[in-house]
Amino acid sequence: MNIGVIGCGSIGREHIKRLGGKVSGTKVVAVFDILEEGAKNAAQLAPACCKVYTDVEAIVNDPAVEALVITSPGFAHKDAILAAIRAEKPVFCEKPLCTTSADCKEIVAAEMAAGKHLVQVGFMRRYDRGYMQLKELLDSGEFGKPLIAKCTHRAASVNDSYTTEMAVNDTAIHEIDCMPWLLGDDAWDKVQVIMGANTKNAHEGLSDPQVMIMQTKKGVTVILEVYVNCKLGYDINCEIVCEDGVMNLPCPSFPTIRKDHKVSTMIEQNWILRFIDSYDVELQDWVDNAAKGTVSGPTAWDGYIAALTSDALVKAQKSGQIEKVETGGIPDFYQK
Ligand code: NAD
Ligand code: ISE
Repeated sequence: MNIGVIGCGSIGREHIKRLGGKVSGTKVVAVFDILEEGAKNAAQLAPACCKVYTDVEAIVNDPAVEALVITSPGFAHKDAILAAIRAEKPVFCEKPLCTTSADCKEIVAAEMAAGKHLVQVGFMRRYDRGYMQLKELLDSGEFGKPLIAKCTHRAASVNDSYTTEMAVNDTAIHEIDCMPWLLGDDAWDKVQVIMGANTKNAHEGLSDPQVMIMQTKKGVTVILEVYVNCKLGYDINCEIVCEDGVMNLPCPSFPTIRKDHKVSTMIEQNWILRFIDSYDVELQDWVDNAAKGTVSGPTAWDGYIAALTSDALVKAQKSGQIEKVETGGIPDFYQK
């Protein structure tokens, strides 16, 4: 499958390397970035035949491009996805599908009008081995029903363009998507955000850390700490308290060192390394299904439901109140 990549920043370059590398059956044949220099540099990571575009419609409509990978920032996803749907080409779009539910709704409407499943969203935690192991344990029923989950989503630092809202729609969006999936719950019911003491390491105007308290429709309470200037590394944790047991997401395995009267181990540096295998598995699954005209991973509908929740959380950031998440029924088109 010949791929066009839109957006050649951090994850764009990572995905270009894995498409045609660890991910088989694909080749990156074209790239586009609003910064031409960035696109040219990224093309060096692809086979020699890779073309560099300066326009989104041109890359999407290049007959040599059979499918698109969108790795531009969230605010730029909508136009690129709509162009891909118009061209009836499969598209893998990094999370979030779009930063607002209104924009996501347009994507869902366009995909349903096209009458074909074309869009997969990059919620890679559903492909992560540790999360899959937790899901298997929960689904076994051996531990009774889940009651409470305590999650941390910590990153060493963020750049100055990262905003308070991005803690929701760029960072917490992973837990927003994967926790209902993990817990076997339909969706979120209500959410709240608590912002208190700020770290000295956050840039001006950014509230960091933030605590998000969310309840699923079945009543499971999820307490999520988002702390993106924690300095200590990229630290993803998830503990699930069930009626008959408590389980924890496995941490990446590093050697345990005993030295100088201390026992120590490592914490992963960043998302690139922490979820390196999950990205490979998710893209392989997308490619294999796209070749058959199907989508088995997170759909545009999943992206829309996540955005409805992130809208409510952004509202809660401002109101300081508990906000309701209103989701309608799933259209037949998206029933799995
Ligand atoms: P980045 O800022 O490093 O790169 C974004 C690139 O897109 C830049 O090169 C920029 O010039 C380009 N760009 C900006 N507007 C564009 C437009 N309209 N059309 C085409 N290109 C445009 O960002 P990033 O960290 O690579 O993130 C990109 C996307 O991937 C975001 O949606 C982000 O949330 C997502 N992401 C996902 C994960 C994950 O774990 N799944 C990790 C990192 C980033
Ligand atoms: C980034 O875009 C990602 O998706 C990472 O997985 C997340 O941890 C980080 O907070 C986001 O900015």
